[in-house]
Amino acid sequence: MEQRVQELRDMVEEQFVLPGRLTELKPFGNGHINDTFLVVCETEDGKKSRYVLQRVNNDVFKDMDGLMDNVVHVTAFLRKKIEAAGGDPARETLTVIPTKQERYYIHREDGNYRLYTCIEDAFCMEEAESVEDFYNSAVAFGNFQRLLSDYPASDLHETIPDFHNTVSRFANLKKAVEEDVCGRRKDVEQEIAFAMEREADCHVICDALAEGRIPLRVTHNDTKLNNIMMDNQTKKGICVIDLDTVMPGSALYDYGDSIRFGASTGAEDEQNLDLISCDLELFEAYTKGFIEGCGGSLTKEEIRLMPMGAKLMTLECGMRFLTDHLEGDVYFKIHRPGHNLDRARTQFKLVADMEAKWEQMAAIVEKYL
Ligand code: GN1
Ligand code: MG
Repeated sequence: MEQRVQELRDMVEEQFVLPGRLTELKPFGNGHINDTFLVVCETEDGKKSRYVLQRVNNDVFKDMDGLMDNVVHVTAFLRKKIEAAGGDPARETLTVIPTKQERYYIHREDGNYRLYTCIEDAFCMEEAESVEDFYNSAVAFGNFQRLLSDYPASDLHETIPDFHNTVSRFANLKKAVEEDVCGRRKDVEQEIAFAMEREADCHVICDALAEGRIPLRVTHNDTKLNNIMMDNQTKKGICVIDLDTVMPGSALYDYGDSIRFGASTGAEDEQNLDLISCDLELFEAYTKGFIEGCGGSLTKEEIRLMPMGAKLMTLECGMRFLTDHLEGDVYFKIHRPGHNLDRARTQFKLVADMEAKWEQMAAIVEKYL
């Protein structure tokens, strides 16, 4: 690690024009795909500025030009809207720092590096600390959706094709089960069966999109609670981060992924499944906030399908974790043996709990129809 940090310090100093001297570079955040570092610079008169350096995983994100093109254009679009509304674009959207060669990333053998300014006086949460915090995050993700509602979706690069295509995620799991490259299948038959029994469900959103019953929108596609910065004072969600998966998709993906992560009573990798359930108070708060944030743009059919969005994004994520466990943990970072299996189990437990609470979830959503 020491050596890597030194190499990264040298790279940052060589490639970027930053104010003052680089005084600190250290690991930051805990995404499952990219590596993130905090960079601090200090001028002679003691003024500090902070940046976020990221190594974008090039096994996952193969089209870095397309990815950065999306990020640069989407943030420029958001910046204009934020300015027009009298907001502060430096805090309300990401700002990419170009290199001395005016490029938006640095290509190295171990991955592609890019630098953002750090959003000051803000933090991100791993778990909702209060119902209100979760509601605030919903408004922010809904706002993001609304602000991008007139962005030309066809200009976006599809950075990961079929990212939330639950049907193809199901097919990937089936293939991983058949190939069983690590010989782990025999220990996870119960989890495999859980997913296989739900094959028909996997089609619901894909079919609704394909048949034009719900619209294709510009979506974030990774709306975990920790992908939003909350203001230290007001605790309101101010900036949506992690824009690597912004692509055309369904609003139900964004809504559902937030419920999956944030309305769970336990962590995504909790080993004690008794601690995992879908908290209906959080579910309702998020539903209300997201619909409000979207500012009336969601259609009746989208709202009606919200419980299904929550269930399918959870099932899909569980299938992705289980697939990765069967394939030998090649996609998501793991921090202990069986980590992806633990993650898959929490997701499936949540799905089962949502199914048990289906009527209540539908009744909550109905209030907003
Ligand atoms: C990954 O990078 P991170 O941790 O924000 C993943 C999401 C999953 C999530 C599960 C590009 O997000 O799709 O839902 O882990 N991102 C990618 O926690 O695959
Ligand atoms: Mg993230």
